[in-house]
Amino acid sequence: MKNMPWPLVLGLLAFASACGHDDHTVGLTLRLPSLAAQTGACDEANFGGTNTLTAVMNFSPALSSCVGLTVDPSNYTVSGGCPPIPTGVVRPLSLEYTLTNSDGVAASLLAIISYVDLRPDTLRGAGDVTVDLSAPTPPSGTMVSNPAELAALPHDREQCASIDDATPERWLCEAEWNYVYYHAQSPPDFDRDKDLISNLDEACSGTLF
Ligand SMILES: [Ca+2]
Repeated sequence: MKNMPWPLVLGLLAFASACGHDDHTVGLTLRLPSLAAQTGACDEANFGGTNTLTAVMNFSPALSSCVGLTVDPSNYTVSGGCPPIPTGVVRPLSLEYTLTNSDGVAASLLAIISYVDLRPDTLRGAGDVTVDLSAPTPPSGTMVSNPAELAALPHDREQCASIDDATPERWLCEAEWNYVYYHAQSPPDFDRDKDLISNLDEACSGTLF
């Protein structure tokens, strides 16, 4: 599964700005993963051609959405812009990849759930903040690409309450819960034809659409 190297992909996506009198601004740099590296055999050409790969990034709680980001299928560089993100707290974030075919049929491929520490003490003296999502594993991040992984996320915030405050484990739990909460009305469907093979795996093998 891990035969393919993780490319180092940088996407300068967003700026964070402080509330109040301090208009200090920091840049956010995000290191993103290869989609192909998430699965075994993958023909990355299937992410291109007549299909369009896009990404949406959300900073919770529903403060900023970076929509319409374009993903270059040859190197997974995400380009686009985000509105300013208020600083001061640890903010959950999610990055969602969608593949759309020439008929406009869209399929959710992968969601990366993580967080960014924008607390004043963390930002003090810092230049740009880098969020490394290139290989998200708990407690830094979670990847979701099939219905079972989605179902395993906390659906009740109380599930996070027993985890110590101000720890990466707590921040990730809150981020996972945020993701579930904000998708409650329209949960992503990671297996559109319900054959127990994820959209991501099917995209890799060219059977998604
Ligand atoms: Ca399927």
